Amino acid sequence: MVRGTALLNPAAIGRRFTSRLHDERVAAWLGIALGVSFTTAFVTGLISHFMQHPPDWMVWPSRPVGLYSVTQGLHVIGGLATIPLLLAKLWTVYPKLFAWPPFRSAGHAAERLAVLVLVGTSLFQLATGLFNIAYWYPFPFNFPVAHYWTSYLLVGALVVHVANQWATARRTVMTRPEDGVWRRGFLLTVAATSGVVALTTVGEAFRPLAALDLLAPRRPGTGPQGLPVNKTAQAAGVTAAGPAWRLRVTGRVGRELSLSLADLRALPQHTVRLPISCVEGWTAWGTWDGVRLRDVLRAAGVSGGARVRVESLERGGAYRSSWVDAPHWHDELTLLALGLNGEPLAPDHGAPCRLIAPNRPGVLQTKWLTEVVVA
Ligand SMILES: Nc1nc2c(c(=O)[nH]1)N[C@H]1C(S)=C(S)[C@@H](COP(=O)(O)O)O[C@H]1N2
Ligand SMILES: [Mo]
Repeated sequence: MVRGTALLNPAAIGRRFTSRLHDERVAAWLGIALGVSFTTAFVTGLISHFMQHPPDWMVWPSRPVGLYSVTQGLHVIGGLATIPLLLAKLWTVYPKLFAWPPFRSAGHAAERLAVLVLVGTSLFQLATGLFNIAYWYPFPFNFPVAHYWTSYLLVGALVVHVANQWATARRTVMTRPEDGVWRRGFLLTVAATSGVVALTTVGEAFRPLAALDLLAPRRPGTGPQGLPVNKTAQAAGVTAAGPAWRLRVTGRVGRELSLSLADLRALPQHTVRLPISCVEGWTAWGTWDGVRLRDVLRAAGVSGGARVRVESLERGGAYRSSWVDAPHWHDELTLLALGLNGEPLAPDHGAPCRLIAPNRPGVLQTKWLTEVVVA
């Protein structure tokens, strides 16, 4: 009978369409978490961008060896773990997003515009990032370019939004509510969901947790010679290089070289343990053997701070060549690799010769080398 009465009460009917979780405290805590995760994604994203496209004055160190696997792992796995946070935040605040009238003053209009841009760009960044690591490109634009430029829009809107909300959020999280149980339960559920996403993907970058790597699209340890392959030799249009294969060393050299596989094998051989860290977030470690790039460059009379470009047999494709700056080619770990995990390189890993260098995005670990050009 009590329930029946309540059902006829207009105020109670109104309440059925609301939840006590659409409240400022939940929004504030989720906002803080999102602020931290988007800032982390922005910084690690800039690192990845500028490692791949350094301005002239910028030189990246070649150590620590696995630094890029950490920054890019944070970027991708942190981004995935942000998805539940963003969905929860949007659900929490959606009654406000559709509040009427749309604005009450010029200042309020500017505030809401920032929120609109923030919501749009956040959804865009997380969706395109997710599609990219799933190798699904349903959009008509270039992913890295759009993802890069949108990040500035997002951060701009985030700064405005934080400035607008700072005082409210601070007041909200500093006071103790009387009925905190619901909120705490909701926030813990959201945090646990993020945690599960992170735990089931982090194994693709962090080997000790590889067994938990259930959600990530790539698993280190699978593929020829124990390493995953995105671009096969066939897809790159590279056919097995025959006995006529040569590695040429050209450009601003003391003397040009044209080295056969036997010539390379006759040089001092070294074995290094280095990771391939793809921009997509996965990292796979291998034991590589081959010749130090610096030994070959010294034999060609190159020294000092020269910049070097390595070129692939692959005809087209964005990753057919890459720059190797002085700290990288001087590093004793940087090899012209001929072997992987105790065998000659498999065709899909860049046979007969590929670059492998420390602290470098996977896209710059060029496969199927044919030429080293000194700039
Ligand atoms: N020539 C050439 N080298 C290349 C690529 C490529 O497409 N062409 N892909 C790069 C990328 S994106 C990564 S992550 C590493 C490892 O890629 P794989 O998984 O295709 O071997 O090789 C790099 N070297
Ligand atoms: Mo990659």
